[in-house]
Amino acid sequence: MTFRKRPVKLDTFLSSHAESIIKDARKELKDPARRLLGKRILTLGGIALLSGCDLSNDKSVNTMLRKMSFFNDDVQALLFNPKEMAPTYPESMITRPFPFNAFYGIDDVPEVDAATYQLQVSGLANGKRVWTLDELRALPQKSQITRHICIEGWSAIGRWGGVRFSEFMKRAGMDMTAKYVSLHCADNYWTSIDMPTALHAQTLLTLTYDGAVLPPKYGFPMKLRMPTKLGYKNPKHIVAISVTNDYPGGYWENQGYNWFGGS
Ligand SMILES: Nc1nc2c(c(=O)[nH]1)N[C@H]1C(S)=C(S)[C@@H](COP(=O)(O)O)O[C@H]1N2
Ligand SMILES: [Mo]
Repeated sequence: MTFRKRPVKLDTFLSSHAESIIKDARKELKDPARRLLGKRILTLGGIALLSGCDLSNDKSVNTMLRKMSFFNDDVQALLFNPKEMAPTYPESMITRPFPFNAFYGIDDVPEVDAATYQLQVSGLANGKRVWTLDELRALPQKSQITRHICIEGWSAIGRWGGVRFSEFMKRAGMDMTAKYVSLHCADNYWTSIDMPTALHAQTLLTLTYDGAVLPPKYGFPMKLRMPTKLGYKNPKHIVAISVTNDYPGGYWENQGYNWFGGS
């Protein structure tokens, strides 16, 4: 094999760090990317080739680890089938009470005022404007019973109702050829999703939980519910939605959680 990119500089930095670099890279390259590529590429030369980084200092090692993580996202996105439906469940299987989770305790749940609430749409959209709750409630509503999976090690089945997100996107004139949709919340949480997931038939802008108005702890006035994604990709208390081609990251994603976050 010939190196087309700059060869790895095996200087003192590298020889003393080789083992830990490979270990970190392997950790970063989670399934399914790891499975697809096998273990063979996880040599310093292979890592350098794959990432285009010369690995000669801490900065380039960090860049490499970031790229590995994005590579992971790319592989997951490639394997995502927009037509495949997440399982749905009978009413008898709903978890009661449904768990609460956030990056803070239940006493700090934000109180969003229904009367003054506005949903801001911005970025690559013709319908750049604010939406009121009544306008959202007037759109066609769907309901589904699905499993919510949290990366912290629990899952629960719940029933959410609301507007199909693709329907809302159409009405808001959002550019569906853009790469990302970013979602900002009243508690300053934020996340972002890929366009195929935004357009997935089970992605709902939910306004209700178990047939009643979404309570504050579950994200009043709305939670974007995606049964194809892990819990942290399902934002509560959304106040702004933006369509963009610039990678928006997210609260947990920027702290190392996998961006694609499929379940
Ligand atoms: N605004 C906001 N949305 C959020 C979070 C948060 O802290 N703030 N936490 C996420 C995580 S990690 C999980 S598991 C679910 C929990 O939703 P639940 O309280 O309805 O169970 O919300 C997600 N959405
Ligand atoms: Mo979570």
